[in-house]
Amino acid sequence: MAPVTASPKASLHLADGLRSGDRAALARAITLIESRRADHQAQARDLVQELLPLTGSAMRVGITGSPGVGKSTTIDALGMALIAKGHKVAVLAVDPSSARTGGSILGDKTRMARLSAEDNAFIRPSPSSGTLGGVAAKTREAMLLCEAAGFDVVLVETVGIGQSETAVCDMTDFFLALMLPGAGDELQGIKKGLVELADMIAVNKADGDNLKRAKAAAAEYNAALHILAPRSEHWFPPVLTYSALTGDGIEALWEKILAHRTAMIACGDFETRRRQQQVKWMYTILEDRLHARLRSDPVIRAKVKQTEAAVANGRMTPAVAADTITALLER
Ligand SMILES: Nc1nc2c(ncn2[C@@H]2O[C@H](COP(=O)(O)OP(=O)(O)OP(=O)(O)O)[C@@H](O)[C@H]2O)c(=O)[nH]1
Ligand SMILES: [Mg+2]
Repeated sequence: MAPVTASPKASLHLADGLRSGDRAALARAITLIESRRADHQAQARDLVQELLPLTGSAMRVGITGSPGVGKSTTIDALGMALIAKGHKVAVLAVDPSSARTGGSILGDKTRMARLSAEDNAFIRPSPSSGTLGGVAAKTREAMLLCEAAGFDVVLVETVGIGQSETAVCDMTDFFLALMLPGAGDELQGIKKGLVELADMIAVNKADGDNLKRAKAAAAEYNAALHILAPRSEHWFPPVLTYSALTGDGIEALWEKILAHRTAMIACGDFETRRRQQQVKWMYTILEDRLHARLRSDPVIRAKVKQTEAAVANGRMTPAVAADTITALLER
């Protein structure tokens, strides 16, 4: 990858390259966003601000599912179908653990072999370091840059560890949960929170011997959804079966995503969800900044350590400690 340039003039070029849909410029701009250098961060902020008017019109779709459920295969199949329709597809990921695992989506490129060879596709691994909030914030900004570069569908993948599902749900218009055609034990493991976030549940691998089990699992998920309160009164999450391998049912997935968008725009929930996401994002950034200050200022850091020790050995209540630390930030 080309090095990130630090001069303001270079970042102007970057903006021009991005506007013209140049994928190399897009990749460099995302690297700028991910850089920890203060000057890069300042440039990245300006760049995103400058390109903001070109953002917001893409379809933002989050995709989650356990390891091996077929996320990459699905994205490959769906992405190819979308490109055939004339879309430009960007694939991003939120995987805060990727610092440890080395970035799963990169290895995944082999599972997205067709898509990664397409000019109208852009695949980028998860930012690999930082808190979930930090990783998610960078992915969000990367998403804006993809939109400015003309990608009109952005697929954001997460393997769904910890809170990453909420983070991806908070940056997308549609949240798709992929499931395996397991029997009862799979369903036992169904995370209530996840089902509450999902705009659709899709049981993958509905092919060959799995077909019957997939249908049975879908029926059970459907029943489970009916006992939970739907997220929007204007949308009841459908449960579908499909096969990423054969492509059977991929088209139906997309049709539901479109139907959801139409329904959400019509009732106003689309705008509401986007507005709430913006505000929540602001608070996420704010929290991250506050945490960063606690860590970066040596005086504060030392004092926080002392306070933490006092709480740990019971000399100070957590509430008094929190007051003490807040007071440090107000200096
Ligand atoms: N039979 C069948 N196998 C599938 C299907 N989709 C994916 N697989 C297989 O399931 C395995 C995992 O697929 P991936 O697409 O890598 O799954 P993933 O969710 O991206 O996995 P991680 O990136 O490890 O979280 C691969 O061997 C795929 O070939 C399908 O529709 N039917
Ligand atoms: Mg994968």
